[in-house]
Amino acid sequence: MWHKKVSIALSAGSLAALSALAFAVPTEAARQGAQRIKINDDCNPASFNQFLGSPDACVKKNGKTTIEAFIAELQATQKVAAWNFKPSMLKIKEGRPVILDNRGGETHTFTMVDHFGGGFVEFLNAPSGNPVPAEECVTHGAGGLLPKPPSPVNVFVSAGAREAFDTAHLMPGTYLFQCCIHPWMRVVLTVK
Ligand SMILES: [Cu+2]
Repeated sequence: MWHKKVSIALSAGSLAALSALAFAVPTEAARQGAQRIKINDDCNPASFNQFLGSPDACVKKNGKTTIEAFIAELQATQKVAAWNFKPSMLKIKEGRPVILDNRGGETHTFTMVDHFGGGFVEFLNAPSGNPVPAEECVTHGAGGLLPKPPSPVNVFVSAGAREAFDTAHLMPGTYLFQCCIHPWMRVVLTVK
């Protein structure tokens, strides 16, 4: 387990840099007809930050789930229930934004995928039943999996942040989204 620490710490660092590129939250006027998705986790900062080797990988003051409990639940159930998108299914009118509201203590991504798959934090993939990474989530570097850079369909939402996902470019239909860090975090979005 411990050799995984290094790649995760690097991921956490690059995420902090990438989040600076994320989109601005739209004005009040543009929010009319918006839908909101809450992004939740329950990371315990002392435990997660020690494990991940970064002082701000988890910034949730009252987070209760230790890294040991997180891994135990993941291995038992292929997911960690407190890490989720709410709602996980929603409908929105074409052109309205989806406001991504990160209430958790970690960075999460909201990434459009053709098929659900694993993310760029390799040690979370097999235990969650997603051995094959989603190609929209990862690039393959010398050291293993690396995050794909942010884009309008690969939105990085840092802890406490709100970002807008723009549906203006989407035709009516059904679209799949996942977190590229925690692959069991999924959303099915229907554009009307
Ligand atoms: Cu996540």
